[in-house]
Amino acid sequence: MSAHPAVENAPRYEDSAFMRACRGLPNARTPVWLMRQAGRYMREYRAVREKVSFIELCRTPDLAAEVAVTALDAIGADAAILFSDILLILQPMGMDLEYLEGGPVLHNPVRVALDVERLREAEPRENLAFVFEAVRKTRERMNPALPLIGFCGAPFTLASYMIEGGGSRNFENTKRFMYADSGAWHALMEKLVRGLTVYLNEQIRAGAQAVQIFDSWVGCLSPGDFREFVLPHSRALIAGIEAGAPVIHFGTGTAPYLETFAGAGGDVVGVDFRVELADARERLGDMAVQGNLDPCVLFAQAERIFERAEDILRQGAVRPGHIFNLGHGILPGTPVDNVKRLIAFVQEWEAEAE
Ligand code: 1CP
Repeated sequence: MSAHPAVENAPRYEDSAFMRACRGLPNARTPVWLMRQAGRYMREYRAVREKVSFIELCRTPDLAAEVAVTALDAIGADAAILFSDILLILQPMGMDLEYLEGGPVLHNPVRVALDVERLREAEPRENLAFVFEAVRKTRERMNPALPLIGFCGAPFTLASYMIEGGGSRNFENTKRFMYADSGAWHALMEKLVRGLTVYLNEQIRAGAQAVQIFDSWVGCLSPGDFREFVLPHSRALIAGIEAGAPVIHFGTGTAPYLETFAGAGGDVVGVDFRVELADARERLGDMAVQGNLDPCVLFAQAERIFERAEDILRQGAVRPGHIFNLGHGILPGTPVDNVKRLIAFVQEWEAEAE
């Protein structure tokens, strides 16, 4: 892990390409970072995971900071993301969370109104102090010129894990719950939003320069259900975030109702690869946009990666406010060299065009 000496007049990250893009300001080049840039595709990460479980890693601020900073330095991205997981906030609420080979499992899923009533408030300050400590340690150790992104899961994506008891294909339990008892559904979403608002604000206070809200599975909803069951809650969460730190609102499968999704607020909309970036830019007007290379392109040969990246860069550059990213997280098994090639290509691209 690299040590960065304290520099005069730090912090300099306010002038970084990433922060400028979040604010819709013009940049000499397009900033780039990748969702899940620290993870199983990286040898250094797997070495740490041989010694500690995933939950232990998240609960140990020194190790979480090490993993985040190692990934940042190894691939040379323009921002770091906190190393943690969206599901950790569910533990203090009373959910029995376990990470198994096949993915996360919640052993006591929420199925009836009484389950919602029994859930505790998350109380992040008391129960998730290790996350804020990880933010402080990561900020301390990383390049002072670069921003650190804090994050949380969006209320819908978290509720879907709570109700399904893990990942899901059709989200039938989630939707059944939503339709059968909309009062309990809204109570669950409100309880999540109360915890998440404090959680993000505390990450900002601990040193995160921006925050991303991951609504990874929101695309399973019809536009009408999104408007009725999700939008007011995502909007309340975003409205509760302290002014100053840009908010990236990321969702997958949102192309059919991108304008409505963006209506939740925030500074940047994260889009997946199912929408043309030019189309997203057109539909979102002055709002900044993040995305949107298909993570599977990173399994292709270099020429294909560059061709697809350049296409996205061109579409993004029609106006200020594009952050290059994938359309979803890096997959395990992705060749690290391809990740490094992609980042270098994006960072050099505008220089060539000038
Ligand atoms: O070592 C391991 O096996 C654990 C794998 C792993 C990792 C590296 C999990 C379990 N979570 C994480 C870290 C993580 N998760 C980060 C920080 C790392 C980084 O980005 O550099 C972040 C931002 C997340 C966010 C996250 N967790 C999301 C949203 C992003 C997305 O990909 O949509 C979701 C849906 C989760 C749940 C989760 N946690 C872990 C897994 C494998 C999953 C997804 C499971 C599923 O597909 O249902």
